[in-house]
Amino acid sequence: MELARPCKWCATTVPSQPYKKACPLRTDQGNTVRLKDYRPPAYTARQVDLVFQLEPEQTLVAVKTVFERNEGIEVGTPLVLDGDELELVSLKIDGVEIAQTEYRLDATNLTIPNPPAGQKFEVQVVTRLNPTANTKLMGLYRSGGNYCTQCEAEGFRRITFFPDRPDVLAVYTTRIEADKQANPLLLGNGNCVETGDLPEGRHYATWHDPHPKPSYLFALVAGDLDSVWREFTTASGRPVKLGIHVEKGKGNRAGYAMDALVRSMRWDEEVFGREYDLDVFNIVAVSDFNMGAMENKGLNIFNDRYVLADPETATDADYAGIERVIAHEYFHNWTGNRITCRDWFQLCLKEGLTVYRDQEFTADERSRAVQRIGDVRTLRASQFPEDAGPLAHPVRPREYREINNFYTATVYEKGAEIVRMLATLLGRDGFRRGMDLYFDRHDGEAATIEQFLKCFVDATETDLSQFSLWYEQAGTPAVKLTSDYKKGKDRLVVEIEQSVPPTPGQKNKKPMLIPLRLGLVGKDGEIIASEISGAEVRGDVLALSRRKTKVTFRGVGKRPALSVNRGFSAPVAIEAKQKKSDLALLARHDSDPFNRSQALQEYALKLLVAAAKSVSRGKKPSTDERLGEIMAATARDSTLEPAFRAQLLALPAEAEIARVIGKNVDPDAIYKARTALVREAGTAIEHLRESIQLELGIDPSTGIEAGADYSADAEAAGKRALNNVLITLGVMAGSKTAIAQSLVQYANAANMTDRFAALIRIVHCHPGDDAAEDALSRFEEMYRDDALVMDKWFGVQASAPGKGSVRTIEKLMEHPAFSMKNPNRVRSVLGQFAMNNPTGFNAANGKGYDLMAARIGELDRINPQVAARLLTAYRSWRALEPKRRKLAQGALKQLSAQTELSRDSRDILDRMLAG
Ligand code: B3K
Ligand code: ZN
Repeated sequence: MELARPCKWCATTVPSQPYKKACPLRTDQGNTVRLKDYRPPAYTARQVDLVFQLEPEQTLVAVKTVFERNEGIEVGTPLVLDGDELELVSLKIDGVEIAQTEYRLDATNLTIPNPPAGQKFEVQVVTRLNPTANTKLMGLYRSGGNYCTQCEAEGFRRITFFPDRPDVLAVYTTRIEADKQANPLLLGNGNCVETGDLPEGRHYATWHDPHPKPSYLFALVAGDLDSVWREFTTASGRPVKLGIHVEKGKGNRAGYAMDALVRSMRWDEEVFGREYDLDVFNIVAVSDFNMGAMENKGLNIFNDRYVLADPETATDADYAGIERVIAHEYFHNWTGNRITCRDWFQLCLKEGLTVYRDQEFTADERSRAVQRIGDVRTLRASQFPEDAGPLAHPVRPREYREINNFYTATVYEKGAEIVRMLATLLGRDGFRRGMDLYFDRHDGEAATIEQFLKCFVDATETDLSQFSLWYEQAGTPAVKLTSDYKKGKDRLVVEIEQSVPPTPGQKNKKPMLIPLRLGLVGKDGEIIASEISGAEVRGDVLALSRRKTKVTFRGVGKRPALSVNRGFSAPVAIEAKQKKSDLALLARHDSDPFNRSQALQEYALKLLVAAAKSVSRGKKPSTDERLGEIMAATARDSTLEPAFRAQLLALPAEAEIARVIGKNVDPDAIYKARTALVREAGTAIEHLRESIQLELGIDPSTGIEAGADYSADAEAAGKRALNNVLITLGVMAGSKTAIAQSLVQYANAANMTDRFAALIRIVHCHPGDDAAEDALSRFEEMYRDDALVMDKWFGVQASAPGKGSVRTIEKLMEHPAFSMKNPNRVRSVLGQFAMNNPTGFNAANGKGYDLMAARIGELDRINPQVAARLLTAYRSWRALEPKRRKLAQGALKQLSAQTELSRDSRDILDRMLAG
């Protein structure tokens, strides 16, 4: 039977199965994997011995694996190994070469239909790889001439045939052989047990990792790198050698990363009682990397942007990023490596938990309030839109076609919020008892979310069945509050209603357990209610478990302003319809620093949403002096730490305004409305700029710190942040002195933080004018040989708003330093444009959408993972106004018609266009 219509992918008719599965021209025919289909493996690999003979284009990998048939599995059950783009050289079982008739090889598996009947047997596989040609950067590849690997999620199958799933835990021994001169450094997982020379200028090193691990944590590195070493002694007295290895000549930029590593190791001992467990811990920085970093056991591999820093080339934000990512990967040693995930559906078990741990580390090392404000900003900017669009999925997804597409803000950021809620509900001690039990009970295992939660249930005797819905139900819960103050009765009644919006594949949702921290604020400060009734109070939060809850606060002498979701106690969207006067009061006096900043944001958002809607209708936005007054009062309040003040003065981003508007979004109107409000706010505080700069130790004639050495610490960074926010507001307000200060600051900056802040200002506030052109060419001249700094140069142009954006991107892609093969460069141009340039990407003529779709199509052939990630920039296309919506959809459909798309991009496109 033939299909009545031609396949939309190849235009020919194909056999009876639905065309999506059957079309022979589609390369993306990955099946859907479902959580409900999980079965334990038939055979477990217990011991893996690998020998790598590294050659740039012809690497041989010989792997000997001892397999064990698992209990309850019948003799004769086929052994199915995963493989991806591998050349099989030889295959032996128990030392005997097996004939081609005794195994089956297809595009994804090597199957041995009849393995030996004994409980244990040995499989030896030799494969040949070409690391130089590996542009997907998964498996073994080369970066800057060095060899490195990336195996999570499914990269080990690009090295050898193996049961490449996280619940197969084995002890690995790796021998690496390579040319000695080109690769003096040979690193593997675990401890180095042997090294030596070989004939023909080659040498070897053997690494043994005693901790059983899944294949996704395998790693090796070989190359010529600069190494920085330090000794660390664990709390119990075990000496550990720490090594950071970076591109030749850049060893002096690894100091901050090393310092962050030592602080992370100490913190995990003190706060979670977790010690390091090998004799050596290595970190290698490479310049071609698909994401931030990877937690391979004992051998973390990093994108070099999260390792290299010195004051001349890295900004304060870069330093903070290094600290966070170093801590995150190190913390995985326990949450991820010692206890791993049973299957990829449980990804948040390691990622959400580890993000929570790195957030807590930064909060302890820096400022808790500032950290929380930043983390929630990230959540709202990246996770809330995901939850509201076609790519929404539960924190623990139920199915996937391509697991690499599920390393999302939902799994990471919302996953971390769930752990935080657990800590809030159980209290500090209860949470720690649960974590201790988790480490104790599941060390060396591949665990599930159920097992994780059960530890808290057992440790604290709390019922978490309703709480567990946070892992199952996608969508951001909305919490609506209506309050009624009964004067004379001194009583405040608050009605709270929760609802979870429908999301793809999930129409009807159950009510969640929401920990809501509430405060009552009066003109004279906090108001304490003498009694609270109507909802369960756990610790300092209301535990809302029903769709509707009516809470009564008694003994409330005056009508208070309601401070809702303090500290962002739950990842929900609050609808409280607060009066502007209440928000103004909270912005000045809320004792909860997070909600204080939140109130100012809400206040500004109210104005911005109204203004953007007016602009869309061709009207002038109205003005509001009070915002400027609040901002001025905040800016000059020297009792507040500068970093906090800087956060408060940063008005909501265009994407945040778009998210709140929610439908018929017009990015140009948002841009205009925001620019007008920033100008107004800038004008209101311009008179304070110089006096605040003096308070911060900044010389107002230059805009830079007078005579001080650069320090990367949070306090110094906070001062620079506040100074730069003030100059930007001044420039936006058109102040001649601020503009002059900005230019002087750019020319004389003593560090990259100030220089780059000034460059952004010059390029974004006056794109195309002489000062911008001049600043950009001076910058390029100074840093043309430094890839990480050049990423900034590309990025600042790609994110510059304005009509010429599409042309700018085309020009940047013609630059000799642009390469589709380097993910950082791709992100600095295409990523910045699509994710950080709303008016450019959403240009009314649709050219931004077309350009991105075409370029993603090209990139997909080189690096599908990065291509699929860029595609998510379209995730809110349905919220656009009708004209743009149609144009964006057209661009997506055109890309979708490309027959040779990867499974990664196809998965995102299909989900985005569905429905
Ligand atoms: N676990 C890695 C991410 C792997 C991504 C695979 N596509 C980094 C991290 O979260 O620590
Ligand atoms: Zn992680």
